[in-house]
Amino acid sequence: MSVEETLVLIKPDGVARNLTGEILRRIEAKGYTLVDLKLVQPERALLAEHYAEHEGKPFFEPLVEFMLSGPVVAARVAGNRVIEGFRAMAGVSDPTIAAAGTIRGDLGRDWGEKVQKNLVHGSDSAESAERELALWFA
Ligand code: IDP
Repeated sequence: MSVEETLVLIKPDGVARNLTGEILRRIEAKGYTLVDLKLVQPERALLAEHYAEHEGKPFFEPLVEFMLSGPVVAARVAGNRVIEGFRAMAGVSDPTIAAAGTIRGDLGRDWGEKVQKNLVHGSDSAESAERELALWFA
């Protein structure tokens, strides 16, 4: 067993489309544990830090604006290899090509806009998880 923790965000599109329950249901059904959970309206500075690796890319500003557009659910989720496991559950970034059975594949919409409104975020490595959990659950 390799029990890890990861940061899961339900992005503003997921909250606005009333998919919070469905997404949390999938996480719990998989056997992961919700260690901490909150509904937050993030500030720009937090989002800029969270997405620092994307600064300078064309989608950075639209991404931050999108993430500011409404409340976000932040969850500290624990489980065996949950970092990789949740990313597999989420599916690839682009909802159009995300596989059926994944959160983005089943529930995501192709909005045809500048930013991928893809419902969820999950940390991509142990280092990211530690950094992001410290940011969102200071
Ligand atoms: P991930 O969320 O699947 O890990 P990242 O590459 O970390 O994807 O990108 C962060 C977020 O930025 C994505 O979830 C998506 O919302 C947005 N994004 C990433 N790449 C693009 C792009 O090429 N066009 C528009 N939005 C993008």
